[in-house]
Amino acid sequence: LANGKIKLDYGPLYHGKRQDPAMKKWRENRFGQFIHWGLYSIPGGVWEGKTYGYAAEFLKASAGISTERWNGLKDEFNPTEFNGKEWASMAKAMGAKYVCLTTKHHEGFCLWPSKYTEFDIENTPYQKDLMKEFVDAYSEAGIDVYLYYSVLDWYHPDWRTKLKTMDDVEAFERFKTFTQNQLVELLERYPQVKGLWFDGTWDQCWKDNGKFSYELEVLLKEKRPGLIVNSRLRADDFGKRHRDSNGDLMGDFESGYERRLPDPRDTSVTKNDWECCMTIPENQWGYHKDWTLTHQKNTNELLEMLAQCSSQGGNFLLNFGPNGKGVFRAEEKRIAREIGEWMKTNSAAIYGSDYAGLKKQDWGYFTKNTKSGEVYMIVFNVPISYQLRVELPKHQTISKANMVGIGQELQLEKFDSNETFVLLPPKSYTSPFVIRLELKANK
Ligand code: JFZ
Repeated sequence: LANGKIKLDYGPLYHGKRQDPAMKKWRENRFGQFIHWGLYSIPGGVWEGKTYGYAAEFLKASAGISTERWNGLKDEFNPTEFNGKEWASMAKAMGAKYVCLTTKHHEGFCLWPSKYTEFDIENTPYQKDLMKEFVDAYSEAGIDVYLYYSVLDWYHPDWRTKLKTMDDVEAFERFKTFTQNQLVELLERYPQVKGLWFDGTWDQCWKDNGKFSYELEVLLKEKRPGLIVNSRLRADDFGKRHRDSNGDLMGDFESGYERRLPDPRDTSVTKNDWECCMTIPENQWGYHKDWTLTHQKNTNELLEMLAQCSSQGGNFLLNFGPNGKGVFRAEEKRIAREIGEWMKTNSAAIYGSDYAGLKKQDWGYFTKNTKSGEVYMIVFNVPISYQLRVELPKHQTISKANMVGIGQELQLEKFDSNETFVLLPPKSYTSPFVIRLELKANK
């Protein structure tokens, strides 16, 4: 093509950031709750007395459990303690503006009663459609609902990782139909759903089917105008995933930031919408009985990730893994409560905030509210001198700095054409805080 790019039949549906109301809402939300819940939540990383340190949702593979025995967990799935309203109120108190629930993870078990499989909630002792209770409760609490869906499926007989024979190709055609049917079913059953979060699309079978993933995105968006889809759905004509062969993003936001963040000084990430999904322990998405096996992130660490995401125009999706009964562990409840307490005072610097166009500095992160235009400093590192060195572009100066929450005005000391010290009251700072700046143009 004239712009030096190669022509693709199955590239992105559009280029640049979506600016429709649904996508603007996604962006304003900034903070979401991820929930991994399935049969793997019953054994919680322990099988026949032995603890497996690898991700609990992969226990079937790590412990070499036969498909038959694993599938038997279906007859034990009975989350009698699940209460949609309680879950939603915990998420709301934490400050989550959206939630993403695993409807079907790699094991293939479906949390909703699906017409297209027997391996679902309807055929457990629980029987009831807990997804309906979930979607209704979160929606009523004003939290946007997104659904995670793993294409990769360890249960379905037609799933193939590679298509080597004609039989494989035929089986995979049936699998594609099954996938499409289930996704349409989800949208029809749960009309409040705002988007789909795809996973398990890394195998060759999917890379060979760029046309299908393209058409699937078109179809689902026709069914649900405004639908938001992550970049993990798509492969292009040449099997390139997330980004096409020209380096352009496919899907509505980049979802490759898995348990990692971009370099905080990298401004190129602000060109697309993106989301970082994060676990509290090292690598556990589903419930694991023993969290002492790895480092557990603390609230301040997680808040810093949330702040960094907002400062670079991304969302932060924090994972929770309730157990087989439908109960969140004590550590998760505590962290949710602590984040919520911080958000009560400081969320103005998070919700509706974006990249401020200012240089990343040592004390923390700048954000800018896109509606009010307010500029915030989210401070994580307090110097021993209690002097925050703030550098602005040549044409700007800080005219006022206020501590958000207390409202206290901070002393300023300008010492250079574009650098100012914001002077902090000397005391011990044990959690991050936010400073609202008023800026003026230099004469
Ligand atoms: C996948 C799943 O396998 C995992 O269980 C969890 O659901 C997570 C959210 O997604 O894991 C991945 C997917 C992509 C990468 C790494 C782990 N990646 O791109 O580096």
